[in-house]
Amino acid sequence: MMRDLFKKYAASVSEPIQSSAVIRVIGDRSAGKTAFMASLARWPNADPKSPVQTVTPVGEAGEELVSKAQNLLEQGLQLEPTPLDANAADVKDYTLRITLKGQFSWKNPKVTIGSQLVNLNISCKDYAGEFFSDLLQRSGNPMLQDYIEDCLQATGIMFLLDGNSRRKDFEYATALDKFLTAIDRTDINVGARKIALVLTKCEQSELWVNRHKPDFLAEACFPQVCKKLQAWQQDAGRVNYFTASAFGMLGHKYPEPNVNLLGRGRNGVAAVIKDPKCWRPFGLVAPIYWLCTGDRHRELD
Ligand SMILES: Nc1nc2c(ncn2[C@@H]2O[C@H](COP(=O)(O)OP(=O)(O)O)[C@@H](O)[C@H]2O)c(=O)[nH]1
Ligand SMILES: [Mg+2]
Repeated sequence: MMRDLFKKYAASVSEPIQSSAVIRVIGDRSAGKTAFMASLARWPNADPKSPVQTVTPVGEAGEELVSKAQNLLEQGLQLEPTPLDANAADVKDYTLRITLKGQFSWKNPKVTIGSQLVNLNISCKDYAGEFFSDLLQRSGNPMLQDYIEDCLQATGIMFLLDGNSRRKDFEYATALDKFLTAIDRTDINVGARKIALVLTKCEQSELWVNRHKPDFLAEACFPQVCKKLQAWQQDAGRVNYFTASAFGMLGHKYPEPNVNLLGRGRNGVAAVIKDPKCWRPFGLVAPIYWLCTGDRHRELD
């Protein structure tokens, strides 16, 4: 009996805790969806103090993301837009495994883990942004129905908004409203669904200064969107707010955005990485942790 107990114990310390989520990334064209995923897969210049130990791509699509990051982002180039012609079933399903160091993991007091690792397994589809704008114009499009149905397979939705596109608040709120209505109409899992609203490109100075206050920032930039989400949260699911940047900051004492701006307008900013050697994104894992576990992670935030 002792031996069995020991075996059980040994198994529980050596095998990482697994926590999985199927996530769909939604958001306007150029919200930063692909850059978010590619930067997460590449995980450049990891901070040794970060609770994240490694990010590992799983399978062919995951590897492809890493090469996108290396061949485009890391060369100071832009990613190509996701083609619109693909069917929902053909959209690349990227799978990544994020391993968190034991001592930081799992804020849930019910689980005591000591030095045990935690794996967050995510599979994530990155749709063409046109799907989202099409919700506004062409709700009869049969491909949109596929898209909605596919989003219903997900346990969590990551809704990315370029923090610099606040002038599109009203349009986003309208599209989101249609999206939520479509989801709720067909949803059997009412109450279980989670939406992480992520403000992207938060290395931009007016966002950066408030990056630790994602709720405040979301409300300030996108009041209409937040109103829709709050109403939805009342009876259909849960919403949390996050800030992130796929490109991050440069320097420590007087940090500046690690970006060369290519343009800034109503749709937000277009940019490339300024100094790829010092490329360190921030905020990418926090929303995924929440979507996987339902808890917020202080160190990741
Ligand atoms: N400043 C900045 N620009 C970004 C960031 N992430 C993406 N971009 C830029 O935003 C534009 C759209 O990014 P992309 O990932 O292709 O957007 P998608 O259409 O949502 O997949 C490109 O110019 C990117 O280089 C970021 O974190 N900061
Ligand atoms: Mg894209």
